[in-house]
Amino acid sequence: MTFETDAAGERLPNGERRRWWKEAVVYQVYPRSFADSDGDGVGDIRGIVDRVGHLDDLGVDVVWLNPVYESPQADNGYDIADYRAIDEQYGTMADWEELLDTLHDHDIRLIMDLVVNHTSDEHDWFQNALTSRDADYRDYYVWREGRDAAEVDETYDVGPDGEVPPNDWESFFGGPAWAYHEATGEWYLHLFDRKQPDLNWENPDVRDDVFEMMNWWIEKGIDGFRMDVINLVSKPEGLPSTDPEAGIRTIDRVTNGPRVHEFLGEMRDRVLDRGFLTVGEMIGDPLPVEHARRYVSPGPDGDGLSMLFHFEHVLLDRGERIWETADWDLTDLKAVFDRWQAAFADEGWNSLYLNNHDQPRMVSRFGNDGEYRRESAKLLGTLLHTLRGTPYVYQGEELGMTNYPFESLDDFRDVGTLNPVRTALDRGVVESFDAVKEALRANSRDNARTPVQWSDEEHAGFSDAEPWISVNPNYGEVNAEAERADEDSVYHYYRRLVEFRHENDVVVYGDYDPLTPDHESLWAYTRTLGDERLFVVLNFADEATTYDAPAELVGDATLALGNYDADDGVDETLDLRPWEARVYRAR
Ligand code: TEU
Repeated sequence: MTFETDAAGERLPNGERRRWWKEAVVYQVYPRSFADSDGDGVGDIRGIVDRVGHLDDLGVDVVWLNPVYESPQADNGYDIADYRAIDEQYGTMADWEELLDTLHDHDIRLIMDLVVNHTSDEHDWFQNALTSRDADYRDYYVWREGRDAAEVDETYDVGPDGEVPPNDWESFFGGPAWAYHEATGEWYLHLFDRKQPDLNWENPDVRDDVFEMMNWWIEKGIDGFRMDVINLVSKPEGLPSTDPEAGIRTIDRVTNGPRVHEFLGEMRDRVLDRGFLTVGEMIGDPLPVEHARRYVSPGPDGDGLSMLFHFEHVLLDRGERIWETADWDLTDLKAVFDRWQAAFADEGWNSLYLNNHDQPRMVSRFGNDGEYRRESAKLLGTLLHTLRGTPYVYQGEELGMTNYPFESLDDFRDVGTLNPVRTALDRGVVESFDAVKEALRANSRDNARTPVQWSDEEHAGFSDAEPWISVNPNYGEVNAEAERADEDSVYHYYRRLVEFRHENDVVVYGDYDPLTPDHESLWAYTRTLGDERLFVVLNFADEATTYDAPAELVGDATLALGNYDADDGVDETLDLRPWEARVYRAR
């Protein structure tokens, strides 16, 4: 199979450049939870090979594979001990090569997860760095002396020699972002778990090694990268503490650092400039648009990534801590999407996602996972596939999978859930598990990580053995086999959405214009390309809602897609049923 590169894609009527990755639908596979072929309760690469037919039938164009590299699995593979080896639990390099070939045989491309803000503490580089302050690889990581506890305002558990961490940064998984290493008497930075020390990108040898490793994977024939927290790689000079009075938190200090565009430019020149799909995960709350534009601009000052993931829509319902939630409504959600649709209207490109391995299930979060599970899953799918950008479907989303009914702390596996909650319980910041149960049920990353529900057999057909994390008890009703057998299912609707994109340039390239930014339950918009126009209307409510549509849109419109049986004719007053989604071809 050959994939054309597209250094200079054709221009569409609105000036947009044709690119294969704009036309694509990406499917995300979290290997640990996808399918277990060898009966150890953990998903693996052969399990994915066995299920490529499912992806082919769905019609997706690209697989993003979450990390399968050798790893102690402190953060399910985001703690890498060897970038060039496959973890035993997932299989062998030969299995991985077979996966790549099988996907390519089905015209599906493969992008790999690139995790280079940090390594595992079990990586050889870090092991060497621990041997002495002068070790060859010491400077691959970020080491500092501690501060004198007596001179610091914040409260810490005072460490050895009366020291506290070098600055007040907090880990994204709770607690200080620094760990003390007794043998060498310094602290190392870890913005995530203490088993994930941050790499020091200021050191040119680190960049050489990272770029060489990327080229090594490219030589193997992959089609791009998803880049984990890539806007953290440049740390601010002097590593200044936060400034609560000025509203500057750790996340503001560590994102989009002074050399980030220089580093990504170097990556573009030395590794990437070949028509790949590259998507950078950019954390931030919010992510400044001027940085976002540079990350994805193909122009001379741009870093040239295809697209990025921002977090703004998935932070709406979040409090500061994992056990806190926040109120949001549909106008907030629309405002976020409208802002990002506008940000890349002329240059750059959006990714579109409502789920991933770090997020609770969209239907439980933005839809109704009870009475209207099916309708709301389809409505959210319609949104995802008809905004302007490249849609990312996370495993199980196409089946309408829901959040898990967690009952106790023992049900969780995620370090990003357990670390902060255990610390808070120890310190009495949180009274009891029960006091935070509802919020953890809503927020935990483990909601996304329960096994894919393939059938109504034991363990949902995921494995012959007890899985590493429990199967959602609703697998009898929600599973791939049942979905495939029912023409009216979420799965078949997703297939139609993917096909609709492939057959209509206006879905991919059309301009986006919102019609109802202030409406509490309706989201209506148009997509326009030359003389083609789509008109989309979505009812985000358990109740019927009436919409007086602009006359010029509904005049001769025909219904192209919808999640209910078509009703009679099109009239200016649209009566939308609960969670109804309609896509019209307007003229
Ligand atoms: O995620 C970055 C990240 O910031 C999230 O883990 C965030 O803390 C979480 O979504 C809060 O809701 C990436 C990976 O996607 C994640 O799985 C890794 O744990 C993390 O980086 C560290 O590599």
